[in-house]
Amino acid sequence: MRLTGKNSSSVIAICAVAIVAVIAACNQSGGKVAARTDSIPKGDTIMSCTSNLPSRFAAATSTDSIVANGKSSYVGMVKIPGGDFQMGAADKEGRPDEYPQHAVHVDGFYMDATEVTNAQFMEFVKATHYLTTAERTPDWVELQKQLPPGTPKPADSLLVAASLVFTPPVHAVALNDVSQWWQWVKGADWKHPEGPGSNLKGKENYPVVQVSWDDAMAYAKWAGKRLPTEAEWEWAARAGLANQTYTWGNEPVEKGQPKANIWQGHFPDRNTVADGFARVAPVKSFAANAYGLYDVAGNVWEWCSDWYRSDYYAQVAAKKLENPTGPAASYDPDEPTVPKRVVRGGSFLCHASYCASYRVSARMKTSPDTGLEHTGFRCVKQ
Ligand SMILES: [Ca+2]
Repeated sequence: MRLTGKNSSSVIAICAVAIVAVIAACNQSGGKVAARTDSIPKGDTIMSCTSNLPSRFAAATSTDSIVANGKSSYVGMVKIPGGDFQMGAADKEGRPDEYPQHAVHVDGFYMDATEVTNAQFMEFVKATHYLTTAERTPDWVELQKQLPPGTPKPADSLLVAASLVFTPPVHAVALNDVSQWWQWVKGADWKHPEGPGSNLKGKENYPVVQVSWDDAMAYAKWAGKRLPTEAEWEWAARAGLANQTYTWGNEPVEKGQPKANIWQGHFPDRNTVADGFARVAPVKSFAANAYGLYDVAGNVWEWCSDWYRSDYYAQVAAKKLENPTGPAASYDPDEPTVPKRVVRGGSFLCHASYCASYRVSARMKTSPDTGLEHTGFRCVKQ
């Protein structure tokens, strides 16, 4: 069934207020771009692989019509024990939203060993005829109802079924302008992750990308699973290693054998592909963490169920949290009008000079109706 904003109970297509052309997205301090080569000094807030993206307009989506397939199983999942840990950055490498560390208890659960693959997502789509956010043409009449009065109608060229594709420049660019490497591409969707000329041939075992949070929720509902909370995600990614910087410990990401699919060279114009992959890699291309989870660092960002708040850790630091599910509402000071969900793990675009979000405590945020070439998900189940 095709759903529109009229019958959607899901998050509204608030992206439409995120009309962004050129923005100081990567530096909250405004204007000054600090290039990094090795570490991220606390307070230096080069950030966003995902916020303040080029203008994007998405149709609303709902999971109301999705019914669980009744075949939910633990195949492909690994058991994550319950336990207590210090959530957040243990060192000085984190961005401000990763502090302070705070005590969290998480009950045990099962987690997909890999990011959900194209083959798995295809099975879901075949069973449900679900149309992802990127495949829906936004309806301006419906979209307008969700926007502040007087919001001008965007150009017809933007009100199309589309998604965001990584389009690297051929020369160095300022890192505070994500529109230099993200383009809103008509016809880009999960089956055409790099745009209409691309396809999934031979990519059955790659993580599905160009899926919104709404799409991930729909898949999870059908599969009889759910998205992990942010706390579950970090606990599982740490795999029993307390206060370490990475899922594998403290050894720098570039030392020894490639540990994850990240960006090597000069971001975003020159990728040496030292890890073997210029864009998304097949799942299980790199060693698993101690719990048997693959690609919890790099490859593609993974949606979590929580709303994002930049000050959430500061708000809860004095409490002992039991199975936290995140704040009641979103707040991103970079784009205060745009609700966002948490994404974790970093992607093939993460580089030490830019976001370094292959660090296990790194947090990022994305509007729930946004699909990106570097964002996918994995599910959990009790
Ligand atoms: Ca790579």
